[in-house]
Amino acid sequence: MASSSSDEDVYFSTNPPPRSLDEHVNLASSFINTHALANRRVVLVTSGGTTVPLEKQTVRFIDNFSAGTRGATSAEYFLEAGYAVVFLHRQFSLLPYSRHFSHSKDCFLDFLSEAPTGQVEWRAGHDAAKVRDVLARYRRAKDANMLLMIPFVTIGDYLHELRAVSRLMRPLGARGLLYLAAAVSDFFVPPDRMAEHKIQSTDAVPDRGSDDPPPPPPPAGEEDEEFDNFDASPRVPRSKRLVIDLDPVPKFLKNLVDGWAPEGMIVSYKLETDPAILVRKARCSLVRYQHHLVIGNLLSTRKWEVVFVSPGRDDAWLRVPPPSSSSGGGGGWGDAEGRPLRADELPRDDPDTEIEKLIIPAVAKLHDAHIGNKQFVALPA
Ligand code: PAZ
Repeated sequence: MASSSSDEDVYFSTNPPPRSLDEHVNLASSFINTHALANRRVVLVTSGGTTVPLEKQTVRFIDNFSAGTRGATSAEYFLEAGYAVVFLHRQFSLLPYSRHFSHSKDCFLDFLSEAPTGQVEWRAGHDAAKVRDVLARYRRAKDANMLLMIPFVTIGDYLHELRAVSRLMRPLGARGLLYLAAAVSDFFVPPDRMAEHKIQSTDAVPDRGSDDPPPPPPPAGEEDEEFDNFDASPRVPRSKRLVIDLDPVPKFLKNLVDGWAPEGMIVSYKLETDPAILVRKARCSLVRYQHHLVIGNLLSTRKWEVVFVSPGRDDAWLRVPPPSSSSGGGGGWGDAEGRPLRADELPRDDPDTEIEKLIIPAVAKLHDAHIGNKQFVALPA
């Protein structure tokens, strides 16, 4: 269900904004207004996963798989296409340009060595051309003030930032583009049910002010006779479990379409794992939220195929060749423990195999049409 404006008021008044919201709004406002005055297109790219804190003083949280590859790669291609980019991303996820030198591949330290003089210098044999190319593109974007990076961490931060930044995009009219690639949690713990302190795994905490030692644990097998009715296992007593009860995150896409950024073009992603339901779910999302484009992708193939689902058009698949262990897809890559990566985890740093190279021009073309339609509607009779 889409959320009514009163659901919106309730959510945003009961879930605290991130500390840096005002600072981010000031930065985004000046960035967007500058580009609006220059008649430039501006895209808001959302990227990476949102966390779901379990405690107010957060020790533990629920997270998801997203590394921010889609968002960071897309941002680069939008910059190449002339867009100014607000990059709303999960803190410490991949960033445009620096993603080419991440901790798992091409660590920047591998490019450097120390000369006998003590000076740090370029290490012979390393791919200077790649560094020069990425650096030149990064500098072009930064020097022309075309890239603004705004971080978030939690689902609450994300929603506050998304609402604030998309509202700032109104002066852009149809030239604003919202490209929502972040992997946003569907469930959360509302503040009134969230523990203040670290959730304890045992209740053996002495009373405040008491020096008495904690009571001894009950004998094995007598800890607690109660069990959850959805789990018949008699081996794990309730007192040792953490049962997490999550509320659904309100769906704000309709609020975004109708109220926050009504003139802009809105593109959302839909992620599934079951190929049998992907296109149907993407179309449902389009019908429900009445926006302009849903890009469907499957977890296991998202780096080499996506489907565009949009109103009045046939579904269109975009594909690049999938990686193979012998191709440039990255044979020999492993995770931090040296286990080989699955195909969908392989870094794809060859522009010819990055699917975003196809996605962004296709989105930009639909954006041309969106701008054209709005101009047509705006003409006096
Ligand atoms: O960050 P990443 O490149 O590993 O993954 C990208 C993605 C799958 C999160 C993105 O393409 C996507 O589908 N985002 C929307 C997820 C959703 O349905 O909420």
